[in-house]
Amino acid sequence: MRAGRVRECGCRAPGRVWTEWAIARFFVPALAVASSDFDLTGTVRFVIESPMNEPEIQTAYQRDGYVVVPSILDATQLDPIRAHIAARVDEYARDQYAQGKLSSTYADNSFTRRYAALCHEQGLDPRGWPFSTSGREFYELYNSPGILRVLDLILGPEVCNLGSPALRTKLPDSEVTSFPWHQDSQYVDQTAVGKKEQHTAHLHMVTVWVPLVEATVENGCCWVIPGSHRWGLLEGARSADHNVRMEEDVEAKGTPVAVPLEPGSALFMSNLCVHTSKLNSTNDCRWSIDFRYFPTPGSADLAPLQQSEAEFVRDKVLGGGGVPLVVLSTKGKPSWEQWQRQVQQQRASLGH
Ligand SMILES: O=C(O)CCC(=O)C(=O)O
Repeated sequence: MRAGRVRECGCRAPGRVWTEWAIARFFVPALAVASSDFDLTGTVRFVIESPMNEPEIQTAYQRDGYVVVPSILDATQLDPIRAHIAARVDEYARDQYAQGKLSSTYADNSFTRRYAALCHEQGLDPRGWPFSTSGREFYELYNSPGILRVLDLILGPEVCNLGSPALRTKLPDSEVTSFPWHQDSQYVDQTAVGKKEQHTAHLHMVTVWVPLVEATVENGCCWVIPGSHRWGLLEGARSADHNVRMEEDVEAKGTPVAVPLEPGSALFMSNLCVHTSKLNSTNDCRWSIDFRYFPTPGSADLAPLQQSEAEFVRDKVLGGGGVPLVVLSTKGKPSWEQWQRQVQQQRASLGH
């Protein structure tokens, strides 16, 4: 599939790859969802355009443990996420201004500058986005056709999203929004400071990192070490600031590569790919969003160890009041409304 060529494709159904796929039935046994959610019927049609073809994507990912796929999303897919951010920032600014806690709402500032200006005036340096990351726009992003197509290539036909993203504010000169070298499995596996836990060393998960503004070396784009996914899950533990710190000098072991990205492109990384993001030395926020996928527990092609590791990830999400979102399945997948019902049921079962 080459630049300028648009093709139709769909989830992989037996014997029919990248074609229209009729959903016959919606069944997610591993996630224990009510049977009334299972009668969705319909048709999925993917239409995407990318300068990379399928073998190029697969080869690069297998060789390096990551792949950058340009032009995988268009503005119509990212605008709703930007609008969500802008609306929350606007609400916050108006509220704080009304309470006399800000001298201005900074309403005439740009998307990249406004939140940085508010935080600067209030002396705030939040580690994460403090507002919501739920809404149909996030469901749509997890299900965007180009992303699903790449996931099918590198992760297979039965895939779940973890159900919540990391929305990165990456504020100017902020140490707490810089991430030391790590593997994403370390963040999934480790819960307590100083405790070295390994639960997903054999499971293949994929992080999709999507810039909402241009990500540059200056504003703290990601850096990766090509081939580091073959090093296995490395030793490391969370420090007091909750960031994982690894014991090995990974920069001596491999050659770091910066991954500047334009909005519309996406970085796909293995859970074992060693990566970092450094200080943002500009005056603006480096907005980005990253979200993770793993093989659906119960999938026939998982080895026993991978099966139990996939169950660990699912149970962690369920224990936190979320529900992994089935995004690829030969049996069908939930609508936004069905997924929301699953989440409400799960929260109710935990007494939330
Ligand atoms: O976005 C960043 O600054 C860091 C992202 C990261 O390290 C990750 O997604 O694992």
